[in-house]
Amino acid sequence: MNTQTDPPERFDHAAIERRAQQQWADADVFRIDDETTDPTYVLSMFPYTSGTLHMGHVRNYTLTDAYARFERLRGASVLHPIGWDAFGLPAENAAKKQDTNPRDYTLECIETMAEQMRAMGFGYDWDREITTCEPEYYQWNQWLFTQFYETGLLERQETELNWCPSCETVLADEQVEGDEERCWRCGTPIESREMDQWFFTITEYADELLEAIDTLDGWPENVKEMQRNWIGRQAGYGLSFEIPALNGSVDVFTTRLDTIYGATFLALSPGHPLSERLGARNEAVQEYLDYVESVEQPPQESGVDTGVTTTNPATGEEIPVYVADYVLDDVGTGALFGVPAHDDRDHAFATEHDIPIRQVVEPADDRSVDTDTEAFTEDGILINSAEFDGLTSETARERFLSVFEAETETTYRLRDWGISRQRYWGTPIPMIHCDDCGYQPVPADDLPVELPEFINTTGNPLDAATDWKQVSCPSCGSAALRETDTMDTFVDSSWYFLRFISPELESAPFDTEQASDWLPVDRYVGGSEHAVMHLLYARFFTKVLSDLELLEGVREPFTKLTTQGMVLGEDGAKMSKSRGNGVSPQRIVEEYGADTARLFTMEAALPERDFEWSPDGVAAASGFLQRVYSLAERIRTLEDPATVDADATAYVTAEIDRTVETVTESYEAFTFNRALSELRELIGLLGRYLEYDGADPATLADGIEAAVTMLSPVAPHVTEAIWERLDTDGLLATAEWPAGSVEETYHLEERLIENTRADVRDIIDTAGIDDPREITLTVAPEWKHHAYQLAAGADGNVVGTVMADEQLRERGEQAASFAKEIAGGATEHQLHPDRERAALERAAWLLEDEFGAPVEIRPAEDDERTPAQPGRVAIDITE
Ligand code: ANZ
Ligand code: ZN
Repeated sequence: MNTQTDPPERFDHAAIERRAQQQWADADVFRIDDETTDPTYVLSMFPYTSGTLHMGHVRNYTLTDAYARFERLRGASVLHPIGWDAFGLPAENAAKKQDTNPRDYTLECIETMAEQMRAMGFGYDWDREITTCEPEYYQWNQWLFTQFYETGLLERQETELNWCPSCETVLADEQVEGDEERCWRCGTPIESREMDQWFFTITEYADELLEAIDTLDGWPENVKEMQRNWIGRQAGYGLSFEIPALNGSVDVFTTRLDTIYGATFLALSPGHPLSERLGARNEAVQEYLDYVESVEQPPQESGVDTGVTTTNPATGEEIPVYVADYVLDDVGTGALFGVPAHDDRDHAFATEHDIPIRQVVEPADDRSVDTDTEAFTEDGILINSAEFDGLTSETARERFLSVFEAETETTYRLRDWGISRQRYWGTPIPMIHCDDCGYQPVPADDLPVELPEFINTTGNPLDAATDWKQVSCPSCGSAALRETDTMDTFVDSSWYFLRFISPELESAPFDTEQASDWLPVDRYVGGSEHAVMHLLYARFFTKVLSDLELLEGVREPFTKLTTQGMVLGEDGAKMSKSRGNGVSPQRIVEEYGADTARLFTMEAALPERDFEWSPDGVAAASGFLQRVYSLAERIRTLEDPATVDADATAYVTAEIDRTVETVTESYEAFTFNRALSELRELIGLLGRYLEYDGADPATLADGIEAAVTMLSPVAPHVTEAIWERLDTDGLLATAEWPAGSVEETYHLEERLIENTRADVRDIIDTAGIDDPREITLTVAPEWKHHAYQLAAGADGNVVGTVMADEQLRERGEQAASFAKEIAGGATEHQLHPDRERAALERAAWLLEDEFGAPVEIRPAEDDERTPAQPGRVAIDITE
């Protein structure tokens, strides 16, 4: 076949990118109309405005952009918006350092990042861009705050709070990391302080938040498990113990009411209100409390006898009351009854403090246990429990419920969500404090409460904004003060996906009707660091908004969720500035182009997995795009051949269809790397076919058009340029996804051909054949095919089943040994020998091309001795 002899030029990625981006902008490809009904909503977690994009961003946004483009090509209306998570402490700190203000600093970051995003070719509907630090956005945080307040979902609670001395701010529990309890932003060990704060009472939704996790079929299991653990619901019993010395009682939480006869002490957490009272009466207790405060991690068995006692309601015995650090403040009631014989921690504690160990449960089987040396923590049969001996643990729990006046009780690990922050760069909390009227919400007409000019102080800047904070009480008109705290920025991100739906609406945070139709987000992609808090808060908001009737029929915000893995440096560690192992996306774009950066990150691994940056991988991605471009150029300029080889053409056509089918499935399943490896194979095949005498130009044109379309979600620029040069109309970004599918049995043909090629390659390599003269492929005889099918249907006795067949039995030993050979390995789906031959005929050109020798395909004679089997031909190569 004749092709133009000049090798096509290398493409100029910078020029191609500029042109394609302009074409998309001119054609408004990514804009979505408000009138659209239920579009496919594809969303990346919006970026914090840190200043520049890093590779993690590139990966995140390429994932959703590729998916959005794929859906668009398939004919869906797609909403793929972007915005800025623009409030937060780092901007405030950076502004201080650079002697500017957080607003200017942040807007500059946004400009840079937006430009980088455009350069990457991410297709967003920029008309829907939102920025959380603009009053147009944060007024709705304030409005929603007042709505939540009115329904009773906001409370002012005095609590001990996590205080970061370095950031000078209160942190939510979720913002404190690790056993050493460090600030999530700066790593400083936190301290605790008593303060009044605003709390969203998310605990009121704990049950629904937990139970609805089961409906989230499109979420990764590990994220669901993390959410369940975070909520930490536990069913048990509440029980009250009198403490006469204090004229009071202590409520405890237990899951093992059946062990009550074995309770030999009571223990309070150091933060329990009674511990403080006991400390005031008893020096040793106070010393212990001070000690616990002062060390990071007291020993597990540490604790102090308070000198007061209580009574075990079952035995009537007087038992000691301890303060012990292993009892946690925020689990259950912060108090427990200790049963050393049946709980590991109680056992360790009792051993340390010489507290009696009394066994009250024995194994239901004949195991023997010694609770003096180790706790027996399973359910079993009661002993040493008066008239209840012999009951099972389960029955005993039910019985004791009334006998000891306990109550069934459910505890949660989840706490209310404290949102007050003593910082400037956030949404001002829209409350006013009047000495006479208490807290009053800012009336809706006075919203937004805009941030005053930035004041550079070490304390809380809003507190220093004297003019700003002095107002009159909305209720009585006398002098009053604004709340000077701002909101946790997790409030901003708890509903931003709704603002994209009607970003300019001035009468409400979002249009109820439209949002109810457009939500939930169909595909949500972001980092796994947000697996708990952000997702839980967004789910909470969605449920509340639904209960406030601001949403209809939507109680969960995200249908399918992907938490992407990290991009690691070449050294295998997370890319970071401090490590100096980062790769700047900008540099890759300049050197190789946006498509290469996109292709490499998508090919490297499944979205959920971490992968290492690899310069070789980047170069390979770039080389591949170059090959696609060159191939398209050559196909475009082909001249008509003298003859077309029908067999070869049929094979290539089928392979195009098969690739379309597999790539489509892979994009749907978010397994982009699999889609791309299929596309690489197709490009390789088209290249070979092009070189082959008898290639059909029309088939090649179909093939390259399909391949380029399927590659375009990942590498949109170069494919757009190719598209323009091919004999096609319109933009590729708005073209149609190729149609193509194959029969189920075609996959058997494909496997036969792939296996045969691999086997021939193997033989030539191992036998060291330099110049094969002829390759003969022998297809298994019909009777083997027959035997194979019988074997596949046999359960157990393969040889017996095969030899029960009259015709096969006549073959005697030959058939018996074949039956033995295939026992266990035979599968039902096999091609008839005639079909195997036909399939191989269609692929013969490919082998001839690869191995440089003519290929003959023949059926085996009926009684020929050949190793050929169904699915595996016999291969002879002559030198
Ligand atoms: C008596 C008892 C006897 C318990 C027994 C266990 C075993 P798990 O065990 O994880 O399911 N508990 C209650 N409040 C606590 C607190 N504030 N800090 C630490 N532990 C606390 O959790 C339930 C058990 O944890 C409860 O049941 C209680 O000890 C302990 F053989 O009560 B149990
Ligand atoms: Zn007042």
